[in-house]
Amino acid sequence: MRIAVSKGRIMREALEVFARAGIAPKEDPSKSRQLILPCTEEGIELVVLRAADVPTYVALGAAELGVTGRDVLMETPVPGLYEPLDLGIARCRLIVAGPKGGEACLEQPRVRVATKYVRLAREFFAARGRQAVTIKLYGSMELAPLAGLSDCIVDLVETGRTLEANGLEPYATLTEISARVVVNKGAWKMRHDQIMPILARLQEAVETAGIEA
Ligand code: PRT
Ligand code: MG
Repeated sequence: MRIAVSKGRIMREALEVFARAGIAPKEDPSKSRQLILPCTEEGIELVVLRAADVPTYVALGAAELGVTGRDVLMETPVPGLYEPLDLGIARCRLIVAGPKGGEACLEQPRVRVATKYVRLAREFFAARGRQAVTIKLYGSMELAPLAGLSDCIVDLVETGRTLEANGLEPYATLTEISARVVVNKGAWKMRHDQIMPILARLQEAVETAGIEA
């Protein structure tokens, strides 16, 4: 059983849930350079991937299970996946934000939006009868309105500190985000007997986290 996990912040929090579910890599992934990490339980291994690559691996069956952000799944829907479990970790919101006091830009017929979430941004503005002229960026979205590249951004926000530090404020929320477990549809059928117990253990680990919190 191979479980694909998005590196970075999801990985850190996912490892805590996994540990409560009795799934633990033999080597500490933050210290190891191995990309395939065997676990203490025979037959389970973790593969560490970029967030956007997790759905690809799982949909094509290179991993049976995966953990990735709902933002990734919504922006780039991939057929061949079930999404049976919300891990409740890496929580954040997808928002429209821009310079303080600049909210009126949302009412313009055409709005220049810098984002990694081009599809979700277009949908959001289209639903409000506005046209988003999207500018695809790969990082530091917050810089775009400051540099005059865009009127606003669509990006994730957790504490709001990054926005605040750059003189920006949230204008509107598109959706709430957390990390989800995805399962390959073929494996779901063919390896039901192996996958169901793992999902049940993860589910229980999520519920006990709720009690501890
Ligand atoms: O390289 P890439 O960024 O694509 O992926 P990565 O492998 O580095 O992953 P990482 O660690 O960036 O995690 C990405 C995933 O974590 C996202 O797909 C979300 O599902 C989830 N997540 C949860 C977040 C945040 N919270 C978050 N706050 N991803 C990014 N941020 C960024 C945000 O873009 C902004 O720049 O953090 C900044 C804001 O944080 P606050 O606390 O200042 O509001
Ligand atoms: Mg990152």
